[in-house]
Amino acid sequence: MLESTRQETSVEVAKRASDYLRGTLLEELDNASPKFDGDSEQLLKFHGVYAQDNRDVRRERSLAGEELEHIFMTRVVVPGGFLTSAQWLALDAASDTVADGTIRLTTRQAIQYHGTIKGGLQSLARQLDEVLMTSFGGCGDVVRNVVMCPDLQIPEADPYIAEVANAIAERFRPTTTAHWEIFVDGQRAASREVVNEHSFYGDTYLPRKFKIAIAHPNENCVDVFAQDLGMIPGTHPTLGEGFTFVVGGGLGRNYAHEHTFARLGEVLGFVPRANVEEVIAAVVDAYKDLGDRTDRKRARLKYVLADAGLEAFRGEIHTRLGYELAEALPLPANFDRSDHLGWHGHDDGTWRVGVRVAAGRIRDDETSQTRSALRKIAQALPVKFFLTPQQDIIIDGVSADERPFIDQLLRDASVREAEALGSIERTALACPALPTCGQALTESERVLGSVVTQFESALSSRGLERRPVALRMTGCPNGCARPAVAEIGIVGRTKSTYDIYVGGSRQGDRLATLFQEKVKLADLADAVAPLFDAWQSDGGVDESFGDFANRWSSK
Ligand code: SRM
Ligand code: SF4
Repeated sequence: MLESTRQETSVEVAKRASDYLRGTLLEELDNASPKFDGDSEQLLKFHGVYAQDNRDVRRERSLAGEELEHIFMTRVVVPGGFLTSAQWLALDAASDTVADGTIRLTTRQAIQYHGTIKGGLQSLARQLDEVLMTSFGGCGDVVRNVVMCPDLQIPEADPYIAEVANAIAERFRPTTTAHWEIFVDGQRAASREVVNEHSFYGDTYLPRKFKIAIAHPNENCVDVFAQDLGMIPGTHPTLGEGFTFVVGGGLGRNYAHEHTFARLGEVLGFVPRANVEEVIAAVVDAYKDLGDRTDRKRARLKYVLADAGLEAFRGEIHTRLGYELAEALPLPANFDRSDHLGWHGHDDGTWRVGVRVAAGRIRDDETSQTRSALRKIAQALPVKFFLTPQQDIIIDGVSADERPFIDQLLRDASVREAEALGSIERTALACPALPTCGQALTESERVLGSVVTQFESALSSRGLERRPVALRMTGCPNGCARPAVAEIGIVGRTKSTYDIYVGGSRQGDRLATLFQEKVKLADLADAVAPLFDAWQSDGGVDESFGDFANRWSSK
C-alpha cells in the first residue's frame, strides 16, 4: 500500500464534527442573519450551496460601512444532463421565485441558480424535491455530478450505457439524510428516518471533489482526460463490453501555489461492465485514503497520481480489487469534440435539436428570450432535455410534425440557429466569474461576447472565418470552463489582465501551453494575431488551430 499523510485541515475537522453534514445549519437557517458562519459555509457546499456576495457592490458597500450583499449559488445535480419537461418547468419557475431570473447551465451538465437570499434556500430545495431533484452533492468533497455524452442517451443507444451515469450517481450519493431534514423538512428528522453515512464515505467524506465523466467512443465532448475518472466505452476482444478507465486528470491551478498544475488523465485499464461499480469504488476509495487531507490545494487525485506514478497507483487498485485489470483498448482515433448543436434525427423517427446558450446563461433579455422559448416548448410538448458539457441544451423526443413549431418558437425568441453561429461563438465557453464567484480575478462570462467578436474579426480579416477554433475563458486559473484543454485558453491573471494559452487539441487530449502573459482584455485577439497569420500561411489545409499552435510553439 502507498503511504498517506494524515494531518487534517480545518475543513476535515469541520466535516468530522458536523454530525454527517448537519452542523448548525438548521439553527442558522432560522436566525435573522443574512449569512452563515465559517464552518457552516463549508458544510453548505455538500448541500450544493455556495455562500457568495454580489461583487459588483462590494466596494461601495464596504466604503459606506455596510454589510456585503450576501447571496447564494445553488448547484442542482443532473446526472448525464437529462431532465424531463416537468423538471424543466419546475427549474424555470424556481429561477423567478428564489433566484435572479436566470438558469445557468454548467460545464458539467448541471444547473446553477445565482442570487438566492438565505431565506430562499429551503424553498428552492423543496421546489427541487417536488420534481425529484436535489442540489445535495452538487458541490463538496464527494463524487460530483456524473457527466455523460448526450449521444449515449439517444433512443437507439445501448440501454446499459444510457443508464450508467444514473447508476453511478445513485451508488456514490452520500446517504446521510441531513439535506432532507435541514432543507426540505426544515426540522430534524421529522418525516424521514435519520440515516447517517454508510461506510463508504465515513464522516470525513473525500479529501476533495471527485469528478467522473463517460465519453462517447467517437467524440470527447465531456473532456474525458480532464476528469478524476474518465470512462470510454468499448468492446474488449475477450472481456466483451466495458470501458477504458482514465484516471488522474484535473485542470485547476493556483498562482500562489506553484506545486499546483493542470494534468491530463492516464489510462488505468479496461473494465468490463460487470465490474464498473467495484472498480470505481476502488479508485474513489484509494483516493479517500491517499488524497492529501493536509493541503486542500493539493488534495485532488491528480496529485496522488503525479506523486506516486501511474504504475504504483495501478498496483494500489489491483491490491484493493484483489485482481488485475486488463490492458486498455487503444484510445479512439476519431475523438474530436462534438457540439451537439442543430437538428439530428433518430432511428425511431424522432428528432433532437441542440440550442446554443452563450456561456450557459438561460435568460430573457433584449437580444433573445431563450428562457421563455424553452418554457413554452416544455409546456406544449412532452419533450426531454439534455444539458451538454459545452453549456448548451438539447430538446429531444421531437416528432417530425413538431419540428416546425419548435423552429418557429426559437425564431420568435431570437434564438439563433446553429448554422448562423460564428466559428468561435459556436463552441466558446466561459465560467461565471464576476459578480458571483468569490475566486474571480477578472470578468469572464460577461465579456465572452466581446472576446468572441474580437477573435472572429481577426479570423475573418484573414479569410479564416469558417475554420472552427475552440476558445475558452475563465476569470481565474481554477479552470472551470476547461481552458487548459482549449485551442485558445484565456485565463484571468490580475484584475485587468489575462494569460493566453494555445495549442490544446480538438480531442481534448493535449494541454495548451502559455503563449502570452498579462494581456489586457481589449488586446487579446491582437496578441494572438501573429499566430493566426502563421496558421494562414504555414498551416496545413486540414490542420486545426490547436495542432498548428502546438507545432509552432514546440519549434
Ligand atoms: Fe469550478 C470552484 C463554477 C466546473 C475547477 N467553480 C468553483 C466555484 C464554486 C467558486 C468557488 O469555489 O468559490 C465556482 C462557482 C462560481 C459561480 O458564481 O457560479 C465554480 N465550476 C464552475 C462552473 C459553474 C463553471 C461553468 O462555467 O459552468 C462548473 C460547474 C460544474 C458542475 O456542474 O459541477 C465548474 N470547475 C469546473 C471544472 C470543469 C470540469 O469539471 O469539467 C473545473 C476544472 C476541472 C477540475 O476540477 O480540475 C473546475 N472550480 C474548479 C476549481 C479548482 C479545483 C482544483 O482542485 O484544482 C475550483 C476551486 C476549488 O475547488 O477550490 C472551482
Ligand atoms: Fe470562479 Fe475561477 Fe471557476 Fe471562473 S474559473 S468560476 S473565476 S473559480
